[in-house]
Amino acid sequence: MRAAFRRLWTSGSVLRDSLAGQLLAVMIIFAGGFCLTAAPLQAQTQIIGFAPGAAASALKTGTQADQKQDTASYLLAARDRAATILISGDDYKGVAIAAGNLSADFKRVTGTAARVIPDGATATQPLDMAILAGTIGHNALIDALIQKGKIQVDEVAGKWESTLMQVVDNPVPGVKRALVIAGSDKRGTIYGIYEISRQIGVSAWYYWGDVPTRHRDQIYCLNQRTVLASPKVKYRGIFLNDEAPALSGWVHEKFGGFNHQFYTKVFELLLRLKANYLWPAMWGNAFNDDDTLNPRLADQYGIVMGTSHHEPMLRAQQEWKRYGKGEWNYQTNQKVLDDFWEKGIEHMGTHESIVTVGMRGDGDMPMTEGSNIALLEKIIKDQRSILSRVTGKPASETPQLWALYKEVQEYYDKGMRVPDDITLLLCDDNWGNLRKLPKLDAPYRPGGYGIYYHFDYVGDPRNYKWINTNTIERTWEQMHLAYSYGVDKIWIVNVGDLKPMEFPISFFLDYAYNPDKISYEDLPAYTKSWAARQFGGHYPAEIADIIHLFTKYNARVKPELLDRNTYSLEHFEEWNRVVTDYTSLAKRSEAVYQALPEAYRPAYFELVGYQVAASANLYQLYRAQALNHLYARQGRSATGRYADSVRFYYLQDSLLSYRYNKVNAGGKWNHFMDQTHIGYTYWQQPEHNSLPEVKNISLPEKPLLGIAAPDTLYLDRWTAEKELAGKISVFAKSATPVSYQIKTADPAVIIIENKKSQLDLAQAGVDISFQVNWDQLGGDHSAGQLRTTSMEISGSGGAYKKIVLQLHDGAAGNWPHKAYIESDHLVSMDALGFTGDSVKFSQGVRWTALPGFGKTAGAVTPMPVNFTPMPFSPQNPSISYRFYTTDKGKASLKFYLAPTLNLWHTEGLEFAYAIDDGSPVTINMNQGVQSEQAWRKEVAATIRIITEKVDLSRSGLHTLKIWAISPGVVLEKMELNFGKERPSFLGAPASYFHP
Ligand code: REL
Repeated sequence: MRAAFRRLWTSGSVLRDSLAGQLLAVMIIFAGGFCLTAAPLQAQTQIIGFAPGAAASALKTGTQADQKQDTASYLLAARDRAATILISGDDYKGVAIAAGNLSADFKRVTGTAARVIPDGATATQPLDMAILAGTIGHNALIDALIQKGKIQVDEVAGKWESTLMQVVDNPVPGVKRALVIAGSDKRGTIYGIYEISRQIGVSAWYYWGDVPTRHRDQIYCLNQRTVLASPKVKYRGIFLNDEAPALSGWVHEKFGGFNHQFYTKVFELLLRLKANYLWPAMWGNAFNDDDTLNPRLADQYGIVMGTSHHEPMLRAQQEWKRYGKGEWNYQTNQKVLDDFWEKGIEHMGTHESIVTVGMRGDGDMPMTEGSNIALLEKIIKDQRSILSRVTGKPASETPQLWALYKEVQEYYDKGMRVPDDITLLLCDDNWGNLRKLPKLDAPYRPGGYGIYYHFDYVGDPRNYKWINTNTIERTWEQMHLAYSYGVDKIWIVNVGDLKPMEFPISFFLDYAYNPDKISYEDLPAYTKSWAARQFGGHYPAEIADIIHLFTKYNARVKPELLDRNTYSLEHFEEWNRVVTDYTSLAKRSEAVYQALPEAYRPAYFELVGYQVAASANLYQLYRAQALNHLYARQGRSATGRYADSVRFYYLQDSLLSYRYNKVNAGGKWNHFMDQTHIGYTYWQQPEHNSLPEVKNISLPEKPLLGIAAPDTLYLDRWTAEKELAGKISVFAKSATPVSYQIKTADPAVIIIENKKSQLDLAQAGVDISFQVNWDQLGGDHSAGQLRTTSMEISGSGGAYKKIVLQLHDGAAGNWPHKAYIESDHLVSMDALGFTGDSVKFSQGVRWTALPGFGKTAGAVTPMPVNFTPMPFSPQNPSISYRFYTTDKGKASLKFYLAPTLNLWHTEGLEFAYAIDDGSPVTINMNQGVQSEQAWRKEVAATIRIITEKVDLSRSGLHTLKIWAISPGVVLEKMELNFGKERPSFLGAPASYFHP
């Protein structure tokens, strides 16, 4: 964004200003690794405190003001001792497991583990300081404290996953003081325990991301009372899926299979992230059957288990493969299927679970032709009878979900309904775009709604399962919509192999824990605080920016879809620009890696560095291939060199994977980068990476010059430099050096390179650039005139080309301020570039800036999002853009929008626009039934482009006004084009904005 915009955006809103202040305070706190003092990084002391809401995201918490109440603090642990952890033998096993992990966390921090007394009531020796952790009703010491009025648990008792944390004097005879953790239920207590781990600086990713723990000599605890309120979304989890070759390869090598040794590591991670729900790996794996300890330990740890959308009744698809008899078809094989499902429920026992109901075809396929709503309704009815028969309780007392995945949503849309206690699991389109949301006035259903989302996918139009390609900006925007429309029962996300999705997993689960705590404006601070937590407070701003940018770049097009044709060599210098952006990002990332203390480097490489380096390398590879092909067509002598570059980057890719697998962290994550990603020919992954096709040509001996240039070159005075880059090139087409000469018709056009030169063969070519001495240029000097002159290039082998130069001295025109200026028949406007005073509120809704969103600078969307569509009226919330044209007449106007689907299944999401005083035109961004083909194209390019034909009756200053009609419309940019189409992937870069 240009500096002028940046200023506009940082000073434009009061809200933003006050938020900036808050975030600053938060960052001081986070910089010290959650110290609640502004302690410098070197401080050897950690003070933990339980400021209200100091939960998973911890954003907007722990401000200095929060700590005024009582800042007395008590020593909790030191180098040689740690507070004793008192739990109860009557409590849940998961509490003991978490207490054991907390004990180990103390050792990680101070070097001394905390003693855990499994039955706190039996503690004999006097203790100065203890941690007393227990679940209300399951721990006699906690219950006694409540009875004696020493703790007040009204806000917590009976709630879902809620916790009171409070320092209490003389809680138990012989114990001088204790930090009491009183959980409302099993996970309430467990989350309270892991909240201490988090605050003393142990990352949830200490194992899975090799995040080091900073040593502290002492840990103090503030004398405060805090309540961790119930999470806003009840079930929050992940789906380990598409797990071969990466996760499977690793699991088999390190654990011998998907057994409890592996799964307990996943359970612990989830609980530390304050999640509670898991769909287990199912490619060749069956959670319950592979290791009978898997489900038992899940329950003990405190994880609610489920199975994916096509594995009903808690039975894995693999179990059917292993034990099923006959067809997976309820019409022909009902008895066998009923028995099979009954076993699933028998095995469930009392383990906390969400039972997937319904049926799909075997292996993630639609049911057979002729399967109908009546049959599916019968299936669900029969499944519920099994449920109630086996559990001895009404079916409604076991949590269930029905996933409206792929074709199943059509059954729902055609009117199929299930009992109200079943959660309707709404889904995205597998590409991060929600397909359906309840309407604001949807009748209450006790089972409510959930979302199944994707960070990884196997399927059309292409698998994406190698590295992280998800931006938290789009995840926020879609899940924010979901939450705003009452979807709060289940949020589950497909995370593929788990690594390297550390960052989006953290975000998804933190956001699910409390969506009210993280606003869009908080996202940069969220990323920063996440980076601070993983990398010991080193360079959080720089790392956050790197994460933001690499996910943005990777979300533009999945690496699996990237190829030599993705970006344009011809227009806007696009290939060069994206490669330069990526390689400079890779340089920044490498500088961070080098600057980090040794101990943090493995974590950085896994969580950030590898993904940036490998992606930048892939961009270089495909650009080299694009040039290799272009040069082969042009007969350039440099063709072969670019073939070599492709080979080099291809090798480099495998070396980076090798480093991730075998070298980084001592080879701990071997196989995680086994995923193929180069050489796709259709949606399914190739067996092996393969070298992209390269061209080689034979060159004549006799010197022959090549000239690549347009017949006519338009140049605007103000953007000349940008527009000229790479437009005129001379190069050798022979195996021998060549020479060239340039003649300009007007002496005011001054060639910067030598006018006459030899090209040696090591050069790919020379890009010719020139300066224009505008005041001495011949022709009509009156305002805004186009002056025409020419240039001739000739050289070895009789090469010759004349180029007509159309030079536009825009400066002579009187440009208006705060407007985009047309150049070369085009005005491109970032959606963020509305002028500060042109946003209109109406009905409490306004167009709101989403900086950083989407493929380019950012986006705008009407917010708050929970409004009923407003039929068009000039009073609707509006936003305007000023632009200046030298052309007039017919033009195309393109709107670039995030590919949001018709979420409420109405006519489509709408907005309206008008230019100047023209009549407003309503646009339906989901017009008509979207073909599969159009959808594929849009998700592959992460953009929907709507093209309008417009006719401007005059040149000069114009206003483009846009009105909101429906929520969910996210506009990224607009492009007005009087000239011919210039195909590119990102569209024209933003035009010059005259401040
Ligand atoms: O993303 C999805 O939901 C599907 O691709 C998977 O659920 C599906 O189970 C696939 O892995 C099947 O084999």
